[in-house]
Amino acid sequence: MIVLYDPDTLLHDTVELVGAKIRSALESPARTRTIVEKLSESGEHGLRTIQSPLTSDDPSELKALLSIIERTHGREYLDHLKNAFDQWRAEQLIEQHENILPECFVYPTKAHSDPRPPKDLFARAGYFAFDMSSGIMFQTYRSVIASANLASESVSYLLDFKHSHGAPSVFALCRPPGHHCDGNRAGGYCYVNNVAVCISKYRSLSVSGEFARIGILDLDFHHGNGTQELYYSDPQVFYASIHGEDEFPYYTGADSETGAGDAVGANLNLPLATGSDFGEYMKKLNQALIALRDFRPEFLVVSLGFDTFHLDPLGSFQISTEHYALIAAGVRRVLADLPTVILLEGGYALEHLGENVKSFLEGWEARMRE
Ligand code: Q9C
Ligand code: ZN
Repeated sequence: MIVLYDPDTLLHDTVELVGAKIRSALESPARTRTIVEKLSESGEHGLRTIQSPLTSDDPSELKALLSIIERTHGREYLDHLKNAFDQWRAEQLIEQHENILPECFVYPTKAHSDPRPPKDLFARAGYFAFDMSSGIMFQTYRSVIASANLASESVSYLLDFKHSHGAPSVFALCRPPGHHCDGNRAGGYCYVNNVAVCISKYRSLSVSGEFARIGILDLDFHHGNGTQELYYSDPQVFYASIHGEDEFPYYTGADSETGAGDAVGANLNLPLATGSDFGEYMKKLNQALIALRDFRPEFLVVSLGFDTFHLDPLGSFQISTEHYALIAAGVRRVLADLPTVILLEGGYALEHLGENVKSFLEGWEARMRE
C-alpha cells in the first residue's frame, strides 16, 4: 500500500495540561518519526514523501488546498491558526519557544447561542478551541497544512489508481490528527479535520461529485466528535465509530446520536466499555462494517487511531499488536471493493506504534492478495 508522509508534519511540538502540570503533549513528532522508521526498515510499504504546498514555488497549490479546507473551516478560524502565534509575539504575551493554550471557553447561555469572536487575544484562543489539548506554537500552522495536504493528496493518488485492478487504498501519515475538530474549534490535538478534507477533495474530483455516497469508519479510541458534527445532517455521508464509553470528548458518542433531518440513520455510534477485549471489539467492528456496507458507499475514509492498544496511555481497550492485522483484514473482507483512504489519528504508545501500524498494513494487504 502507498503510504504518504511529509517531514513538515514533524514541526508541530506543543504542550498539554496533566493535572496541574504542563508537559510535552503525548501527540508528538516522535510518533510519526517512529512509524516512518519502522516502515522504511521493512521496505515492503511504498513510503512516499510529499512536499507541503507551503514550501512549494507554485502558489496555486496552496490556493487549491485552502479552497478545499475552507469548505469545512471558517476563514476567521483558519486565520487564527495561522496568525495567533505572531499576534501573541507582537504583544509580547509569549516567547518564541512557548505555546498558546486557551483559558476561557464559550459555554451555553440563555442570552445568546452564537457569540462573535472576541478581540482579546487570550479570549480568542478559547473561542477557537473546546479544550486545552490544542496548543499553538510557532510551527503549528505549517504542520496543520502539511497534514491536511497529505489527506488531500491521498485522494488524488486513490483516483489515479482507480484504473488499476482491485479497489485501491492509500494510507496518509497525518499529524496533527483531525477527527476531534469541527469547522471553528480545535481540540483533542486536532486543528483541521483531515477526514473532511478527503471528502471535499473527493467530491471535487470524482464523477459523482456532490452526489457521492461516502462512508467513514472511525477506529480511534476516542469518539470523533468533530467529524460527527460536520456530517450529522448530511444524508450522503455515513459515520460509524467504535470508541471508549464515557471517555474523552465526553459530550458526544452515545448510541442515541443517530443523525439529524434527512440524515437520521446515517450516524452510528458504538461505544464500548473501557477495558473491553478484542472479542468484544470485533463484535462492534462487524456491526459497523455491515452498516457501512448496507449504506452502499463508493468511497471510504478510515480514521485510524492506535490508542486502542492495551498499553496506550490514553486508551483502555485490550488490543495487542497482532490484533491490528485481524482488524484490518476484517475491514477489507466486508468492504473489499471500496476505494479507501486511511488517515492516522491517535496512538501514543511510542515504543509500539511502528509495529502496530505495520501489523495493520500487513493485515490489510494480506486480505488484498487472497
Ligand atoms: N491532558 C486523539 O486521540 N486529552 N486525541 C488529553 C491529557 C485529549 C485524544 C488528556 C485526548 C485527545 C486524536
Ligand atoms: Zn484518540
